[in-house]
Amino acid sequence: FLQEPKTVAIVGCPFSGGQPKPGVDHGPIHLINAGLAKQLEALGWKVEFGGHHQFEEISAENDPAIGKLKNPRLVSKVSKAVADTVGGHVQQGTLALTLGGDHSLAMGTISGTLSKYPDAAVIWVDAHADINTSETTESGNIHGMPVSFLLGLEKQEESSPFAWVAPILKPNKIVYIGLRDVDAGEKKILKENGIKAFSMHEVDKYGIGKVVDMALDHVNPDRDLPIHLSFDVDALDPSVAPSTGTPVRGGLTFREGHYICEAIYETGLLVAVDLMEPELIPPYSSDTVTPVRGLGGGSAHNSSPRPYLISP
Ligand code: B3U
Ligand code: MN
Ligand code: MN
Repeated sequence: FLQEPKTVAIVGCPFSGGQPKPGVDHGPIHLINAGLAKQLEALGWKVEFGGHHQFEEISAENDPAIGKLKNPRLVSKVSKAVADTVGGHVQQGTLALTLGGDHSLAMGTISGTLSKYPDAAVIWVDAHADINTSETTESGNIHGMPVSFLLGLEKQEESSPFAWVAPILKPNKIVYIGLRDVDAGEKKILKENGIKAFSMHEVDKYGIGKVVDMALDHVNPDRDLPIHLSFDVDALDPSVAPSTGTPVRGGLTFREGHYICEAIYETGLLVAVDLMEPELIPPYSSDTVTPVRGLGGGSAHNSSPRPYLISP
């Protein structure tokens, strides 16, 4: 599905409006400043990166909760912009690599992939299922809900900010790896919709090689459908990836995380990757970081490195 020469377009999304903590809106800036583009070039990729996305802010007063959902208009608008960008790259046969930002963005990235390939397979690597609905969510944080929008688990009124999301993902076209912190309401949804999940228990039981094979057999039995990999860094054990908003112990090892990506790439079917929820690496100084609700600030992000403390 990718064109030669193999080209990756980095979609930097410094956005945190799908959850309350600042930090995740600096993740992509750090990844780029740490040399991600050069590393990809060293692996033989042509890299397109024109700066991080600049999102229009919607102020908190203009974005009151709808039911339990927090920042609904902002999250919707940002995801829609990301859907169009990712859709454009996938359309051209360029690997779309989205750097989050919080996981609400996957509503956009996966919508982008599905706009070109409605039957694409989604592999969702995460400690969490992110499949709450506006009924089941306890937090109201939309980063815990994108999968339910993509599946269309709730009917969206025309007036809903999320009416643009085409609810075309089929329950048998998504598979989870790494789950270990799933809400009771989410467990019910997974069960009722027959959604396949390989939790850490299965990773322990079968080993990561077998789990990835089984996951692919489930969503892509003939190995002929394009694959969208949505990777939440909190799937990794906190000893590997401490810098994320909601770390959960008992996660994937460094190698298991890499193996998943390698094995999926080896299929030759990968069209889009999300790397979501990376944060500042603590400790960081609050003097050098301005917490913002939505986007991580102005155009300074695009070029010059900023004075964050990157590591102890
Ligand atoms: N399931 C909880 C917690 C959560 C989901 N995703 C993250 N945390 N990162 C919720 O808020 O929906
Ligand atoms: Mn997630
Ligand atoms: Mn998560």
